[in-house]
Amino acid sequence: MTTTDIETIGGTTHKGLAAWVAEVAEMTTPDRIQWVTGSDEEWKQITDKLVETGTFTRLNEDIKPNSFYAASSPQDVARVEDRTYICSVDEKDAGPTNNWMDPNEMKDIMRGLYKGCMKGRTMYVIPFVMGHLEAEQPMFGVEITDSEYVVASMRVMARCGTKILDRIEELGDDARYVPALHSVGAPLADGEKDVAWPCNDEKYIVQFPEERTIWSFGSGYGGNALLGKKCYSLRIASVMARDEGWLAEHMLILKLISPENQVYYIAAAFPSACGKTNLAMLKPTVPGWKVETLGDDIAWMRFGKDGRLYAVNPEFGFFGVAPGTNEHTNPNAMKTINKGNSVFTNVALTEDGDVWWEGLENPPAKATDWKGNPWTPDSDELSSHPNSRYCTPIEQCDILADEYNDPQGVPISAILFGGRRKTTVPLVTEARDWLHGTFMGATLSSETTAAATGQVGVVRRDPMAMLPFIGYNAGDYFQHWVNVGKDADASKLPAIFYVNWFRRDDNGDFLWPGFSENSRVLKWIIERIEGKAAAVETPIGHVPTPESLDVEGLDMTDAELEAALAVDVEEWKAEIPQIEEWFAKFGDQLPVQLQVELDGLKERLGA
Ligand code: SAT
Ligand code: MN
Repeated sequence: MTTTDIETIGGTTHKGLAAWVAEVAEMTTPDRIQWVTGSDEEWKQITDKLVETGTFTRLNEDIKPNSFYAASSPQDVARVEDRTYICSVDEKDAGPTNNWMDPNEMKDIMRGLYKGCMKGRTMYVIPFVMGHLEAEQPMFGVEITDSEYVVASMRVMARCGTKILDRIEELGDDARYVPALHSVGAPLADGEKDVAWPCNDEKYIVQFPEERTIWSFGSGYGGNALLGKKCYSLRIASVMARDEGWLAEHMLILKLISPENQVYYIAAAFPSACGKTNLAMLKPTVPGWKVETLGDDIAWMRFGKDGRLYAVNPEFGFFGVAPGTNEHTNPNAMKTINKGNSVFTNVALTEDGDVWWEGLENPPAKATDWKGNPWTPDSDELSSHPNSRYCTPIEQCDILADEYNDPQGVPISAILFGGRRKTTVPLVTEARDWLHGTFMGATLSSETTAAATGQVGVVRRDPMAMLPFIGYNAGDYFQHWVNVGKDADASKLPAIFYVNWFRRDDNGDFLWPGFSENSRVLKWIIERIEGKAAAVETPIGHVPTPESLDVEGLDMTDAELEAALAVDVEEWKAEIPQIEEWFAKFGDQLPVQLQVELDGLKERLGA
C-alpha cells in the first residue's frame, strides 16, 4: 500500500516534510493519517476517542472541567534511561554517560520494530514549535505518533498545529525542524480491541544528534513519548547549543520581585522530582517579596546584545509530579490544575470523579488506585505512583510572568544548582566565579528519585541535573560551560549558587523547612548579588553567616540553622574520592580547568 491509498486528513505543501511522512507511513502502515490542527473540535475528537478506548476517564466537570484521568501500564511509568541512546556517528561523541550504538545498526533494529507497527491505528502528524513562533529562528519540530494520549499531552505541553505548519511551509527549506518519530509499538490485528494503555515491552528512546532526529518506540510515558520535551529541548537542543554558543538546560525560570520593586530572574537546575516546579511557583514567606513564574523544567539561554544571558522556556505546559503537591507545598500549582483542561496520569480516581494523590489534603474514604484496585486510606499500597503526573497549560497559572511571551526571554541574575543530599551539602553556597560554579554543577550529586526507572535514593553524580539529558559527550559539555564563561563579560554573567533543601539531622529529620521558606534563601542570594549580605568563606565557597539569613518567624533553633549551613571538612574530604572517580570517567575529555578546581578544593580541605 502506498500513502496515497491511506485515508488522510490534512497534509502539507512542504515537500521535505511530505516525503518524510510518506516514508514513515509506508514503513509503519497506519490505517489513517491525521494532521494535528490544534483546534477545539480536534481536542474533543481526540479526548472522546481516548474516553471510548478506556485510556481516559473524564473527570467531574464541576470539579475539574475538561480534564481527564489516565492510568498507564505498570510497566510504563517513567523515563527508561537504560533504553535511551545517543546514536552519534562516533562513539566518543556520546561520551561515558550515555548509551551508544552505531546509528545505522540502531536504525536497522528500529526499522524492524517500526515495520507495520501502526497497523489498525491512526498516525498523527503534530507540527510544533518549542519556544516562540516569533523567535528569530523558530525551533520547529514535527512529531509523528500513533498515540492519542501523546497528541492530547503534546497539545498541552507545546505550541502545536496549523499555525505552526503554516509557518514551516512559508519558510520552506529555511524551516529548521526536528523530525521526531514515536510509536507505542502495539499494532492491532483486524477487529482486535485496543487496550487502555498500549505499549511494548521493548523500548527505545533514541537521539541521532548529527541528523537532529529522534526515534522513540514502545513507551507512552511523558519523557519517552512527548518528544518535544526531554528528547528535543534537552538532548538534541544541547547539541545545537554547543554548536551555536548557547545553553539548553534542565532549569526552571522564576521572576523575583524585591520589596523595593527590583526585578531579578533566576534559573535553577535540580534533578527530576527534586522540587523545580515548587520553587518555580513559590509563594514567598518573607514579607514584601514576590515570585512569578516563567517555567518549571527547561531553559534555553542565549547571550543578548547587552552581553547578558537571556532565558526562555520552550514549553507551553507543566508536566509536574503529583504526589506531594498540595495547598501548602504549591498553592499556585493547585490553582492552575483546578482550572481544568488537564491530564492526570497514574494518580488515584475518587468516587466523585476527581483525582487524589499522596500528600494532597482530604483523602477520600474510597478511591481507585493507579493500578485500578479499590483503595482506602487504610490500604497498605500507595494510591498513586510516586512519578504520577499532572499535565496542565502554563497560561492557566495565575502567577505566570508577562515576560513568558517575550521571545527575547529574561536576563538571568543567578543560576542555582541543587540536589537531594541527606548530608554534607549546606543549604546554600555561593561560587567564587563562573568557573567555580561550573565545577559545582559538574560535580552536582543527588539521591535518585522515581522519575526514572531503577533504584530510588542512591547518590549519583548528576552534572547540572542533566545526566540523562546531555546529548553529547559530558566532558565536552563541561568544556562548553567553561567556554561560555571564558567568552563572556564576567561582570554580566549570572552568579552561581549551590543549594540543598534536603539535608537531615541525626534523627533523619529535615533541617530546613523547604517549600515557601526557600524564599529566605532566594533573598540571601539577591542580597549577595547586591553586595549586602554577609558570608563566610569556606573551602567549598561562600556560605551564609547564621545572622545573614532571614529566619525571622521560623521555628528553628540556632543549632539547627548552624547544622543546615555547616561545612564539615571531614564530610567533604570523604566526598573527594567520589568526585575523583567521577572525573576519571572523562579521561582527556575533562576540561583542565575543572581539574584545577578540584585540586584547589583538595588543597583548601587539606585532603
Ligand atoms: O522526563 S519527564 O519530562 O517525563 C519528567 C522528568 O523526569 O523531568
Ligand atoms: Mn525534568
